[in-house]
Amino acid sequence: MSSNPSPTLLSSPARENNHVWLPDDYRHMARALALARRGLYGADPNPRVGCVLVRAGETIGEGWHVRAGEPHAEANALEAAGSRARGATAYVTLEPCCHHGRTPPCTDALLHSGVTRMVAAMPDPNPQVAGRGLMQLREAGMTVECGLLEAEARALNPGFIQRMTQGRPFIRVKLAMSLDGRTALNSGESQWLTGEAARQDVQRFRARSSAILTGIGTVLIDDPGLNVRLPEVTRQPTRVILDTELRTPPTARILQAPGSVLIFTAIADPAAQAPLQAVGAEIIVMPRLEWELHLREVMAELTRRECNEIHVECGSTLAGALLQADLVDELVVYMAPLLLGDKARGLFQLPELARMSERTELEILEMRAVGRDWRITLRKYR
Ligand code: AOF
Ligand code: ZN
Repeated sequence: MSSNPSPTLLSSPARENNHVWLPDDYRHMARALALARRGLYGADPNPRVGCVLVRAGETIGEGWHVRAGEPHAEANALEAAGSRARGATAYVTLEPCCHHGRTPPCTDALLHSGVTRMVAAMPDPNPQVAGRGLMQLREAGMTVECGLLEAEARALNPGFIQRMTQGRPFIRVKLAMSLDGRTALNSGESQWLTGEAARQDVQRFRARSSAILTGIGTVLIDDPGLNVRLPEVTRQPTRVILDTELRTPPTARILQAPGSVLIFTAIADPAAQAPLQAVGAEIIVMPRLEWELHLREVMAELTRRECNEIHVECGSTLAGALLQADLVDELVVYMAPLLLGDKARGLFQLPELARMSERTELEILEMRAVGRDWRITLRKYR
């Protein structure tokens, strides 16, 4: 029992995933999660991972995965700890890898360093690892535990986990609307509904994504750059345009900003493609599904390109098509205190419903003020 007279949540051992964890275990794993978050904008296409090494209650090394191709979280923490790692406990937000990827296996590094206990928040969903990392360490005599703060660890890497387990990226659709649920005037004009704080907030969603996706309607009407303009961010997500008839003007701002651009189209004519290729765009020809591109095929191609999180900024046509194809994992809606009236456009273009039972039900995950606007985070009700 704890000697604390007024026990708090963590003052006595707690049970999570059928395991009893000590308050110190929570504290060190929470620190590892905070370190992992430092890889939010840079680790892509790898997961964000953090590691803390502790010996006799003292933190002797910390690390996180900064960038794909560079050392993993465990390797960085071991480097910081040096010979003090002997007999230590490693807290890692993801099961250590046991395969040779761009870098050598972390299981080997942990064993060679003399770490005797390893606590992971969650298994690595990568089929090349998938429990084998934990097994190898256990077989080599290490004390191995898994499942501490697992929900928090999963929330850090929704895209990586979904790509590894379901073979498709995590798709987040960002929309802005007036209080009366309108996203643009009837003319298509939509700039700007939200204030400066909300637009800065959107920059952070862009920065954490592997790709930023939009439709040709938005390119023609708003001409957005869709790049990341945050001083601390160097990686530019790939910008993706869904452009069935290949109408993107070679002068569009989305083609000028730094970073690579992919255009999905149904037009295979090389003469139509050449002006866009000349300004650096890569063209991918995709089959049509009725009158639009086959959205699941587009996502399959983005999965092949190791895209974890897709950030979508688009108009009501593409938003409606994604919703109907069941390709929206998360909705981020900014609500501005404005009225556009009932002649303006709604958020989603969807077929008219005959009865209430056909409606799409969502659940609100979070709601918060961002400057003078409100941000509502939702997902489909399951
Ligand atoms: C860890 N610690 O910090 C990360 C892990 O190509 P590589 O060598 O970088 O390997 C990438 C894979 O390693 C990735 O798909 C995932 O399974 C795992 N990521 N593992 O032990 C880390 N980032
Ligand atoms: Zn590793």
